[in-house]
Amino acid sequence: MKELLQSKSPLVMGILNTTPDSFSDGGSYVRKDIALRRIETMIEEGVDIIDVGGESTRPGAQAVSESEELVRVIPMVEAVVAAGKPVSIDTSKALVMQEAIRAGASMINDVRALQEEGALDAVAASDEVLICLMHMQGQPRSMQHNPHYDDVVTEVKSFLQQRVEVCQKVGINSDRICLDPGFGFGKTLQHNCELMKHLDSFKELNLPLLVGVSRKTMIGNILDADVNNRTNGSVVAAMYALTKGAKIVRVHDIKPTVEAVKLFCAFEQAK
Ligand code: 7PJ
Repeated sequence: MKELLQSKSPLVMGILNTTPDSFSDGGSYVRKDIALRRIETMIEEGVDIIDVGGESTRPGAQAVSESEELVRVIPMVEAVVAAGKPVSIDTSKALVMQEAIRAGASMINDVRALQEEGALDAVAASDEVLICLMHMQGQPRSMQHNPHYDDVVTEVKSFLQQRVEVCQKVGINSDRICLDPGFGFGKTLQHNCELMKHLDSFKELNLPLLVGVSRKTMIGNILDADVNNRTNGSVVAAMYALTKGAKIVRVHDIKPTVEAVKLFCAFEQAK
């Protein structure tokens, strides 16, 4: 699965939320049959990897128990694996990571960058699974109360670099790691815009970048659009991220994003 991160063209990561309180799906993918259909549709629309999440990390969200999260996500991981697509698991919990790896997950996507107890060991125990390390200031419940940075770009980069070093110390090779500035996670609109503008400077970390801005508040704020009217903005923001060097875009709207990526590739491949 390491080839996935070495892919020359950008990858579209499709979001499959299994949380009843998830803001942009309004809980509609909680029912298993609906979630399974959603997986099929995403694959038909050309998704490269499906990100299964069972814990809502939207601002103000409540924590989810380990057993509840397992019940939500493991059947979905199994379904994506059975359909032959790479699957990532959006979790911070070591046990969920272990069970997802056992079920065939290709990537662990951890918004807490493997800082929870046991998480680092869970990933280190596999010599295959990929890991996305994301930056977040604070915790989901309170992270948007008063985010503060002296220099957001430098601080986010230095946090990610430290987490890469921690991973390497426990034997997680850097060819398994991708990095994510964590748009909207303890960041004001200005912080998010500054990170986006200077995304190209993350090149110095020498690892693939994953960007998740799909339907987020930052897009709603710029466009004055509610969550059901953020598709165009999300696609444009994803494209901007690609021109700044992002390798993976994490999105809800697969078809328009896949189309945009095709155009991006056609232009980039011209001589
Ligand atoms: C992100 C994520 C993100 C990564 C969520 C939402 C909130 N994982 N999980 N990056 N966001 N790697 O989708 O709006 O930006 S949950």
